[in-house]
Amino acid sequence: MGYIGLPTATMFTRQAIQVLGVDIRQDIVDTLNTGGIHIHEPGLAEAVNSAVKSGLLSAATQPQPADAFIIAVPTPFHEHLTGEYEGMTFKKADMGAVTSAAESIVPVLRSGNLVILESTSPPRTTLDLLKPILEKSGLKAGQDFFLAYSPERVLPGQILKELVENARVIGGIDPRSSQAGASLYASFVRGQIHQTDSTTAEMVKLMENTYRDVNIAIANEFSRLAERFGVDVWEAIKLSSLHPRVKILSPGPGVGGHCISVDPWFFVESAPDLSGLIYQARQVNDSQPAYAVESLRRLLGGLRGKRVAALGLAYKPDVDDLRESPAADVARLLKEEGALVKAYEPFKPDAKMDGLETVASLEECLRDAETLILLVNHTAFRNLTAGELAAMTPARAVLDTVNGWDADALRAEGFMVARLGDGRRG
Ligand code: SAJ
Repeated sequence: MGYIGLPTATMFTRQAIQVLGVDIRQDIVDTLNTGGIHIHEPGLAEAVNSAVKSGLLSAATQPQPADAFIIAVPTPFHEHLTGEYEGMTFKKADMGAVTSAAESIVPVLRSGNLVILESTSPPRTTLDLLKPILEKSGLKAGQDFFLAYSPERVLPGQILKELVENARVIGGIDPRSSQAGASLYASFVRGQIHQTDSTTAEMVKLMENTYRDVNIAIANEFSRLAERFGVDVWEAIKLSSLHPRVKILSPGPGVGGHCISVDPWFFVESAPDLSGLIYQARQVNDSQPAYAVESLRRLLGGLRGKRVAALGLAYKPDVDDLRESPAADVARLLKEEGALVKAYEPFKPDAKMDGLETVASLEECLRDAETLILLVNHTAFRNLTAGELAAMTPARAVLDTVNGWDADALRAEGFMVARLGDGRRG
């Protein structure tokens, strides 16, 4: 009953389909059964409340017999497991939640049922992990029950809309399983539903996010090359992207979130001998926070004792999600290097983060700073003019890691300005 399972459950209830929402946490089950929710997503509170009131949604800690089972559980990195291959050290996925969810279905699985996995997983998980567990029931996948994988690609903040409107890929272990899955989702999905096999569907999800990660990595590497050659990467990207077949993404302080920075590892752990490029892209993006810190060190001639205002802690612009955030990594690294960091996140002014001093307002963040580092390209930050900034702070040095501000306007106000990827002033 997390960010995917709970919204999906409410979608079925809108079609008058009875849903039992299963979660291992009793407190979540209790909250849901009183019509409340435990996560934040626009529109979800109302959707859950009316689903529970209508009697179509209830929650429990164990599954019961049903026509269809959807598994939407986390597949995070394993805390202790890492792999090694020819000098590459990589993280491994913790598939424990998928395993135990599947095991909990075994006693209630009946002939004619459909089981769908939605959790992002290494290629072949449906065939090699899920199928053998479910077959402990004595039933045979493809013969006695249907089994499929369907990746979820909704954007947090727009989940209820995207669940309905996005195209969906459904991959069965055989064509009848794909068809059964497609029929189930057709109850509420208005986007196109594409049928394929289960491993293709697993790869589709991983390929989308890996493609984006590798493309951000090349943008980050270009930012380093541009600095070496005395070029402004932002201008070079703009000019390169005039080519009809080139669209370069934006460099920045790194890649965060739970998807783009995680999913490429599923390929690496599954086939490290074939994933050198993907691995290397992860290395570039993961080292970008340290690169931003070095840029600030160069600008200031040292970091120890410098009073730094860190602007933004979210993992990307205009969201309030602070988990896996490169901006927070930069702020922490600066502190480790002896800088006196105050961080401010406009989408979560009351944010508390381990080992970081966070403040509740922009004014407080800027008031006694010597240096500003712009870490997230929030609209609210971008809209600040050089004059407004100059009036709010005694600081006269800026490192802009996201190309959010007009450097010339800041210079005209007396700021010493560096932009990540701009080698013209280095
Ligand atoms: N970023 C850059 N430069 C860019 C674009 C992004 O540095 O040009 C950074 C962001 O600041 C952020 C990270 O990359 O730290 C990821 O942000 P994002 O907007 O690329 O992606 P997510 O993680 O919010 O959502 C992605 C989406 N996938 C794709 O765009 C292929 C979304 O559609 C998926 O549903 C989601 O992953 C997911 O759940 O897999």
